[in-house]
Amino acid sequence: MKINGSRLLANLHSISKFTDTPGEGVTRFSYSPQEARAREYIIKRAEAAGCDVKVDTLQNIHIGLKSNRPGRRTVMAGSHIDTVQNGGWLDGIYGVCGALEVMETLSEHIADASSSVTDEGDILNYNYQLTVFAEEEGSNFGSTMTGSKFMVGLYNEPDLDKLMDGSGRTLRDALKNLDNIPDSTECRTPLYNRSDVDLSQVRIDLDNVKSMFELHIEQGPVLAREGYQVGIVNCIFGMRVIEVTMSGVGNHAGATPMAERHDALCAAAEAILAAESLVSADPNKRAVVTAGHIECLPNQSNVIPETVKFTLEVRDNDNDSINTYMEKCIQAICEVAERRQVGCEIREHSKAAPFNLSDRIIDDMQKRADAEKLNYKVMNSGAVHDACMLAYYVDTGMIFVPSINGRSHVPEEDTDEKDLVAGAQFLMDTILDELK
Ligand code: HGY
Ligand code: MN
Ligand code: MN
Repeated sequence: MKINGSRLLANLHSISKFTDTPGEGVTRFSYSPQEARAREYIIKRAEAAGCDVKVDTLQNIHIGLKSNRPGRRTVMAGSHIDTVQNGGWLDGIYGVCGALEVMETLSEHIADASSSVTDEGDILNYNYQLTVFAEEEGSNFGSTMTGSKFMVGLYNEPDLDKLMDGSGRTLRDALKNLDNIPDSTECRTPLYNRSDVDLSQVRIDLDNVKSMFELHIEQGPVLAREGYQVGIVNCIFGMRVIEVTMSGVGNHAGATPMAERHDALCAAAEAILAAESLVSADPNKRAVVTAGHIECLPNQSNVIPETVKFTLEVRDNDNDSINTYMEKCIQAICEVAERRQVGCEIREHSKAAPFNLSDRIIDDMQKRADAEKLNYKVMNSGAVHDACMLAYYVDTGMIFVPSINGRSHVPEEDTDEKDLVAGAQFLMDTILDELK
């Protein structure tokens, strides 16, 4: 069953225009007007294909094939449409458009809602559902995979008020004010009770899910560097994130002798470099550490920084290694604070354990890729994905395509069109096998 590659590419290019930073990458945070436009684009296409569309209170979108029927287990595919600040045009949205292309192709090959036989004679024994997971990047509230964590019950009612952005807006506030999205007439009247944030219909019946697939760009250098067309993911890295606040003594930048300073930014810089050299010493050359977010107060050139807050995240495919390196980093941070006589407060921010994906699905995918003579590599994912949340409960598989120069989460993020189409075709073939 062949997908329509030009339709896939046209959808990707159309949705890439929904950005708050045109010309400087894609910025499309969950619950923003731009994301509302992307959602509406996807929902309109799904409805045109005769699909059933449900939007839950977290704004996860569930799209069902027209021939889905109650009582049959479901094969899910999906990803996210939100991005990081000035991110790329493919992260997340490629998996959503790939799963949408599968949906549209299947719809074309099934006569109507009553039939489960395609015009190519394939009998579909399972339902097919496309899911768009909300707030995967955590760009609003700092926690990745938020929509999927609520769907599987890792997040619950208290988290609606715990998750807060820099302005003090909670996730609950954001969800209750969606109506204020400007020109929201374009946006879907969500198919749920608007009076409050009702989590009751967010949890999915995981027993009813046979398997889940996520198509994604690799976001790293491996496939492009080694010349592979497709990656079959065997393990998704875990991560542990802490938030460090270092409190020094603010003072005049000119009149304060160097020996009398307690500069919070110099302390943070030394602590971050200590973490970098600790994790870079990993003999497996696999663990990674990043201090991606930093706030410096009062952030003025002629004032010695008084307070610095930064995040530190450690990732690896082994949970013990994550914790060992994070504990070593915490020890180093405390040692720097002590020696420089600055205050130091460390808060656990979030974590997700690494997860090995389903051997059954990896084997099936390898057999399929061998049959199609695809040039593929079985590999880890250094990025986390919503698939990881589902993988705890259902057979889950991930397909990667190469990222040019290994770049992602930046405007330069890109993948050759032929690889984008090949990856989506492999998803189509994999899902069709799974539906039989
Ligand atoms: O951070 C990640 O790995 C993902 O892009 N949210
Ligand atoms: Mn992603
Ligand atoms: Mn991402």
